[in-house]
Amino acid sequence: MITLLDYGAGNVRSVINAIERLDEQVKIVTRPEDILSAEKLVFPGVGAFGSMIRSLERKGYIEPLKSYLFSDRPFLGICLGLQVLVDCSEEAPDVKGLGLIPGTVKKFDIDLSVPHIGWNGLSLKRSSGIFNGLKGDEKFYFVHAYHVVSEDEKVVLTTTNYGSEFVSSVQKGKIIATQFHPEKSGRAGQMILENFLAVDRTGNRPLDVSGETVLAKRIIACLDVRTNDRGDLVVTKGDQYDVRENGKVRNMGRPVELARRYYEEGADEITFLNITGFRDFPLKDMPMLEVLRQTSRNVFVPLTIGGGIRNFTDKNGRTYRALEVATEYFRAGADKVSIGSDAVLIVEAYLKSGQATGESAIERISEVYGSQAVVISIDPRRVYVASPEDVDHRVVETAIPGPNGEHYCWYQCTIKGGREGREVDAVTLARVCQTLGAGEILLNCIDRDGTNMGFDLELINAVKAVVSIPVIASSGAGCVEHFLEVFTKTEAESALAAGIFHRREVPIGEVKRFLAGRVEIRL
Ligand code: 1PR
Repeated sequence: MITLLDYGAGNVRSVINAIERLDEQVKIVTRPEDILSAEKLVFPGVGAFGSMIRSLERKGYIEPLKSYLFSDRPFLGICLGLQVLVDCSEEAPDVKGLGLIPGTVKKFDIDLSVPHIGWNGLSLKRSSGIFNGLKGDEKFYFVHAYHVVSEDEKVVLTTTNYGSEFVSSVQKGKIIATQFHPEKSGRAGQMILENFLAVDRTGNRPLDVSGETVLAKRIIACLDVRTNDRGDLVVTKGDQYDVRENGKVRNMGRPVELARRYYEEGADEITFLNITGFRDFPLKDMPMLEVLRQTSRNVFVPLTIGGGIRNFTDKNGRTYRALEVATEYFRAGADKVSIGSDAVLIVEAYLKSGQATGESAIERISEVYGSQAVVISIDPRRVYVASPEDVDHRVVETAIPGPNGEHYCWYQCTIKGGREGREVDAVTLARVCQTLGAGEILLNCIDRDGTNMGFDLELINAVKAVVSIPVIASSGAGCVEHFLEVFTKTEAESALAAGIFHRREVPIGEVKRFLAGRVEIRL
């Protein structure tokens, strides 16, 4: 029996699913005594350090946790569950950590995108049974802006490189904690969980690796989901956002089955977009929650969900907050939420008033769940202009001239799935969303969507130039070479595709085999 410490933030569903899949039962801590009576305790920490500590204090969990840890009983901490073990964190200087390991938590101070999101390797400093069965070249899923600096070298199990070398796992007696997410790290992560469950039995086989590790470029499969004319929830796919063919919504398959297929084919992440979410309020559209619940039972890579995440007042006058919607999605198994239309309206309001309200969906969700949990999905369309002076927007010089030979364009943001153009450009939108707390940009392009012409590199470079958070390049992938192009001609951290995967024209495995040796990827 595993006891799981859930203090109410983030996606614990995936950890429960990953453990149950190993035929182990999970009991959730509901009272402080449950911590003391645990045989093996798992602490998956998500969100922000300060809100985590305050929540543990409110629930009376701090003392039992200390007592459990200081008596050296089996413990697996994940992400914040590692950071909580040291003395304090730069993220919240007013609160204290548990102090089991002397050290601090510091923000990445590097020249690369922060948060550090994606699959990276481990460089082994000590051997441990927790790595039994691994070859050593596996990659694991990280998502964090802060990292542990340990004053005690002896506890450091592995380090990882991202701009600098940081501690990616520790072990002190029976206490093990990882900065990466084993429950989101595919088969390699499952093996770590299995080793933890069997901790009494495993030996101490060393993992034969050391040396620098490299963050992989991610390949993401995207599933645009909506109800078709018969009322079935289907994955669909548009051409420049038009999902109808001969008047009918294109049906590319069932969401849960397709997500599982892409996981098995090697997708590094899966994104669901409820493309009519702007019409149907998500909390009234429970099928998407069910899709997440079912998917997270068998898919152990990060899941993003988007569509309709916004503050909403129903016809009876009841107001729902975007944070409530996000919470439901995280509880159902999502790791990140993606905000589309609402982000445009938030940025418009910000540009008009010149100040943040603290109440927008972006600010509230990132405050509670951390910026890494908030993706901004941008749906821009090119608007050509004869000269940069013609408009007040961020204009890009383009090598693909417009219909009247124009050499400049700006990227107009749209809402409601491209149905309505707004007066804000994609570059400004990305910059402001980062300021408001977003952790990643999903950069679509309506002109390229479904065309198989390749990604819009000019758009990606223009956005990448103004943000320091990771960017997912999306729309237009038609062949393996397009992925190489986007990773060598732009700084995008990941590339997303839909049509070529759905139609089995270019499977994910083929993309990865082509990229192997050319750019860093997870095989
Ligand atoms: O605005 O917060 O309710 O979110 C709605 C979400 O649904 C947005 O993220 C928006 O991008 C998405 N969406 C709305 N309408 C459509 C549509 O297609 N009619 N899909 C739509 C967007 C674009 C990509 C697509 C890539 C790759 N899909 O995600 O998967 O372009 O396609 P390709 O590889 O086939 O070229 P809100």
